[in-house]
Amino acid sequence: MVVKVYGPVTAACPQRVLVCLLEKEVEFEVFPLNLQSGDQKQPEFLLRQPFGQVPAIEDGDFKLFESRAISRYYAEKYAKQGTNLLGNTLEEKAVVDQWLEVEAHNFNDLVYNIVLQLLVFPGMGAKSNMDLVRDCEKKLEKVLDVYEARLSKSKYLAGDSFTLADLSHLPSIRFLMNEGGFQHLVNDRKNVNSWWIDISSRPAWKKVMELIKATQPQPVTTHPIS
Ligand SMILES: N[C@@H](CCC(=O)N[C@@H](CS)C(=O)NCC(=O)O)C(=O)O
Repeated sequence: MVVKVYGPVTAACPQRVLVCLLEKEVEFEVFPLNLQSGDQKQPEFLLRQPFGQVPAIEDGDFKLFESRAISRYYAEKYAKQGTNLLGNTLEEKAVVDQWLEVEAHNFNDLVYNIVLQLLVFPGMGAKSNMDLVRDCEKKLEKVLDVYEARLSKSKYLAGDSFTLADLSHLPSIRFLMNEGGFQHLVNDRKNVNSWWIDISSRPAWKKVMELIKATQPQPVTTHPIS
């Protein structure tokens, strides 16, 4: 069954789902909504995602929204296929969950506010609140100091193997590195920097980068990496 992913590949939250599907070697098809025109707020899409945001997926009769819930679903559904993103024991899985919570609440909330101020509001003709951007940046420094200490003890956030916890950071760190001008947050921390180089070099993430470059207005069909 080919998974239908609704949302443009250029948006961070769909990227989280796409990189997970690629790691799990699951075939998918992207339906790129136009967020600028408000496709995500149309009644038809609100049936898929009642908050009017992307991504949402359709897998046969099954529909789901929220990028982290979708990623976890595929990590579980295809536990024995592709990369093991969850760990093996109950404790390993709990540590993955712990760092996923950190990503969603301590890390991503700050990046999301920066994205709103620097990309979304100016795109709508509104002024950026640079005080808020600087405040988020300062808070991110502290969060990444915790990551630096953690990554001095283990190669990846949840232990010695790459998991959903690492994967979930890829879209936001890409923004900090490429579009946001916040490279110093990563580059100034030896362990965080090595971790970023490692996780962003994975074939699945490189494939997402290719999809972003090849963005087209029509649906794009893709196949899992071999
Ligand atoms: N927690 C949601 C957040 C979804 C979200 O913020 N999506 C953004 C793109 S990354 C979006 O749809 N923005 C357009 C809008 O909010 O209208 C998830 O992870 O799926």
